[in-house]
Amino acid sequence: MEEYIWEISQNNEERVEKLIEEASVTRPVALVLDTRGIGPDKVQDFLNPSLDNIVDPYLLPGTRAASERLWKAIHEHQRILVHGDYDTDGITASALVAWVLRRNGAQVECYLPHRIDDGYGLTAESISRTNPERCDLLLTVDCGITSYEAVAMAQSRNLDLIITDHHTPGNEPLAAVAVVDPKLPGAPKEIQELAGAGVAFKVCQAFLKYGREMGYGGEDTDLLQVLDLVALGAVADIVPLLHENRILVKHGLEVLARQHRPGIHVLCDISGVGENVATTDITYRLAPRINATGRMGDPTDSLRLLEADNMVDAAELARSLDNQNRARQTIEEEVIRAAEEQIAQRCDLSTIRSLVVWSDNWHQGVVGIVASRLTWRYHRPSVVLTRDPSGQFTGSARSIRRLNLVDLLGECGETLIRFGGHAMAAGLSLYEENLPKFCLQFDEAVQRVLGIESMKPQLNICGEVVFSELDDVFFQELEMLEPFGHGNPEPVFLTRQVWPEKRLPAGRQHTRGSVRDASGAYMMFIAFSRLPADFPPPPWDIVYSPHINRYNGTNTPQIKILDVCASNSQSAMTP
Ligand SMILES: [Mn+2]
Repeated sequence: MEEYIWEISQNNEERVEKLIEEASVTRPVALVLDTRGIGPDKVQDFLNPSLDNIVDPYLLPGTRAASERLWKAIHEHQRILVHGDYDTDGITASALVAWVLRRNGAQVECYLPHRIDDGYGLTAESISRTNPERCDLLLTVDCGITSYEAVAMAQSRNLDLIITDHHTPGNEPLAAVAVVDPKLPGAPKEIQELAGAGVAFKVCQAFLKYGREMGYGGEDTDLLQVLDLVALGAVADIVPLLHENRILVKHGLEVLARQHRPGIHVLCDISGVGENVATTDITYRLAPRINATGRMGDPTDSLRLLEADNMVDAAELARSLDNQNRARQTIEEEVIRAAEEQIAQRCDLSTIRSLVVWSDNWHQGVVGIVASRLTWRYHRPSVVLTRDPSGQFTGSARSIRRLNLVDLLGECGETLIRFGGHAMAAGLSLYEENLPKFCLQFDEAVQRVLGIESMKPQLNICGEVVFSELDDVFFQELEMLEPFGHGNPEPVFLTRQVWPEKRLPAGRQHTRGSVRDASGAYMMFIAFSRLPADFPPPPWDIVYSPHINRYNGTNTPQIKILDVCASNSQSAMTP
């Protein structure tokens, strides 16, 4: 059984009272809202995310200049090359801008880099491969914001560039016709965390607005139709589902559920996604298949699937994605097995606080997922490396909460050839002879920040409630807190002193039943990966997330027990 750290949100009673009175929500939902930092004046907008509230696209710096240049390309019959990336966000962003531009008369081709041949994002090599006959303007989506070399190369070839990206910019300005990145100074807070597809959406929104203002056109392009692509990109890229992301994803899921794109229709079929699409369907079913092509090498089929205009082509492409996804899974399982063998042989988990594993021949397309899985399984930062064609070791690192990888890798700078990325996910390269030294330095860097007690998973609890507070009104409000995902996880509550009334095995590994607390109310429960015999002697303190169990046409309120301990026991204390 996993041992969890219970982290109970330090809610301010006064703020919670204010939410209950002024926003008239139930106390459990007030606890959730306060935990998310939402005050009474913001509650209505949060519970009813409206497209009327998305920000003016011109407020995102660079979008006007980009729009002007794009319309010029249309008027002068110039060819536009959209340069995306090989993951779901980069692919959906490419499909999105290509669709909007073509609908307005542009000649557009898309280019997606090959993970193994080209490497990540916009590179000088990919610019040097563009055919000047076939490209007058290059528009990046989801990449390019730190591609100084590539931008210089484009300049030397007199190729106009529009960079649109959502990654963290460097310090020097980029020499492009327009640069759009919400992480550059000046973008409103609501859109700073957009994914690449979200930025592409804002650029298209500006492009259509500019076209209408100038009388160029754009009136008959319905941007709502591309919200499915925005939702796919945002959820796959794990951006926080707050602010404008929340609005776009909420409505994007509805567009996705309508399956108006043949490719989405067959992809949903082949991956078992029904008529209600949740963020978890993107995370576990749709995005892995769209990502599979890029992981195995060439992402083109995924883009062709999103752009397919008939069911026959779409069905064939969806099968290709599904097959590549299966191949990816097989490779991933082999690498995981080998990595775990290395860990068993070489790592003393009671003393080290990080994992570094490597091999000469692991597939580059899966090292990132393997690092994620190791981090998840062992609750410590993990680095997975494989030998690249130049003979160096290159790979991915994944982190756990509060540990910024870019800082950690910075402390190991002398053993690395290069590194970069985000706080939770990064890439790195080093020479073979530096491997032992890097392992030591990296672990020392982690040790300075994290105690061994942090090597446990954490449950973030919104507050303590009694069952009588989880009434019908609460469950209605709970639904309005969706979509859940990064930045807005499913609410988790704590209830103390509950007594089991029923406890039955569910399948081979789980338990279902009912519990009652001091308020006299009872709740049906399900506890995954916990057998009836695994529960401590009652009464219990339980940590759980409530939801509506929809089964055979009946909707029953239920709680999903995430952790349980005997009331008043030591482990019930927050550290
Ligand atoms: Mn992205």
